[in-house]
Amino acid sequence: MRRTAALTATVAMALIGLLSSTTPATAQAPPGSTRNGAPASAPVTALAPPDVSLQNIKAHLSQLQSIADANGGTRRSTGPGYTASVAYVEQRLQAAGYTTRRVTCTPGCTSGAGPDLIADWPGGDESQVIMSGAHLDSVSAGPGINDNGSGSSMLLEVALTLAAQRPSMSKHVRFGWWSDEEQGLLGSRAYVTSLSSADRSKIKQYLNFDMVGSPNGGYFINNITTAAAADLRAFYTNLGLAPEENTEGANRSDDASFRNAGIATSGVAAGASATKTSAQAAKWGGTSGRAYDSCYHRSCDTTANINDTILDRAGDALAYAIWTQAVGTSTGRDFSIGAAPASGSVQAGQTATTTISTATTSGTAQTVNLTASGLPGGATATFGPASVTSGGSSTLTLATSSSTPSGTYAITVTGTGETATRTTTWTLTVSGTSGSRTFTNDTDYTINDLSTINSSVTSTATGSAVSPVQVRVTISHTCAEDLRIRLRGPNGTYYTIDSSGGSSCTSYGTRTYSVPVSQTAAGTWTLQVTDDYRLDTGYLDTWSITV
Ligand code: DTR
Ligand code: ZN
Ligand code: ZN
Repeated sequence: MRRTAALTATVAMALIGLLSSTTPATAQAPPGSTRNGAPASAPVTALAPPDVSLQNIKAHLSQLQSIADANGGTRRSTGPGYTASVAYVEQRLQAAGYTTRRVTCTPGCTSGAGPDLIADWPGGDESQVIMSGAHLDSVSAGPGINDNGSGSSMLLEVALTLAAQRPSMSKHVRFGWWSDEEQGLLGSRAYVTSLSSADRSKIKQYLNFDMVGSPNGGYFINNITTAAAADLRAFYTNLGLAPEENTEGANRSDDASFRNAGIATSGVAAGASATKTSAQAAKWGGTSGRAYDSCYHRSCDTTANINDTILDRAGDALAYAIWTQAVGTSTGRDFSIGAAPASGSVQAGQTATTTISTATTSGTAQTVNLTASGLPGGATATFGPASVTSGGSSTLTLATSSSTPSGTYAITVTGTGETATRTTTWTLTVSGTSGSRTFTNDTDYTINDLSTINSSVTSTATGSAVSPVQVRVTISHTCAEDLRIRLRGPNGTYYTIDSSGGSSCTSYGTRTYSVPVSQTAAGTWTLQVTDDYRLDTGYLDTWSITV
């Protein structure tokens, strides 16, 4: 909820008082100016971190709920509900001027888990990275709105608020949305492992947000007595909320992956299945003797399972920490660059387009010259126009020829400005002529209780399978939750594309899956469907795969 004007002023003044009394000298204003470099006569409210809109956070939560609803009621890391969640967050960030990248969830992740999503706000000292993160996956049992749509949506809105404000940055700010947390903090571990030790040591702090809207929640902070927690703690203390150590969640979320790599960590949580004490109910409200979140890991973890006030405060707490630590001394002029859409597909011989947009992120606008590299063979790129003033956009047209090989290409678009060079990636999948890489098996297979059926196709497509392969399955069955579906590739690898389990039944219908693979396209691809539970039966109607 947006605070009232009177309350905003009160909080801003209280925080300014807090800044001058408790933060290190380096964070204080030099004499005669405010921290962001404006003249001292500027209104003091320029110091205050912005209010992060609860309404906008809840709009993101509704989107995640809709995504789960459209994908079997879950956003599990290995399913289409997760990939769609990544696409939603990614699209919003790119539109706001973030540099985003997807980091493959390997090694050590669950087979078929989708990528982590990383977003960098251009600017600030890149040798000092202030990072925050939230896991974007849910358990298979439900849509995961408090766990962890709450942290994911709050993080997204803080990022969008930073982009909207475009303050001068002293340190570099990065955000991460993690895959496969629910299977053991696997996505964040894969990201930390993927960094060189030089890049890892640039991350000065990581703040985690997991379950920040628990309906009967409290105010918990990870490693509350450490320096990494100081700003979050100050924010809640200033509101009179007496936050406590997050003992319930210790080592159970993605901050552990960073701490294990020697990075200072903290974060905020409102609690999971543990019980609220009477002392906590007395100081925070809510009901003692009841779980912080009685829908933890259940199908009832929906948009109804959120405490607005607690969620709102978590967003404002992170904004306070980021503004205190990373907003300040100007680093001069800078710009960002992005591609929308960030990915596309084209048949060999045809053309594809995307819009390259730029934004001034610091100081005044500058001239940016655009070039593209990493093009597929036989393809040419043209920009219209080839040069823009930051804030402007250009259409990138890629013309392929009939000789362009099939495959997925990461095309790097480089913007060479006057004070900086920034890049973005456009991922383009080139396929052969229509239909030649799609194979279908239309034969019906009866699915009996507690048994398995296999349906195969023989692919004659050449080269590597274009990852992720697209699988479309039509099954007549009254309880999709009975079914476990696996895909077997020509080299014998199995990919679990749908898991059984759940507390209620939905009919299966037609579902599509994007399955990351790494093998050749030619050979036998087999769909294996296992009915793990009694009562409901049905049949596999048809399935197809595009490799
Ligand atoms: N990472 C959480 C696990 C968790 C369990 N208890 C707490 C308390 C506060 C935050 C998180 C947690 C999960 O995703 O299930
Ligand atoms: Zn969680
Ligand atoms: Zn969980």
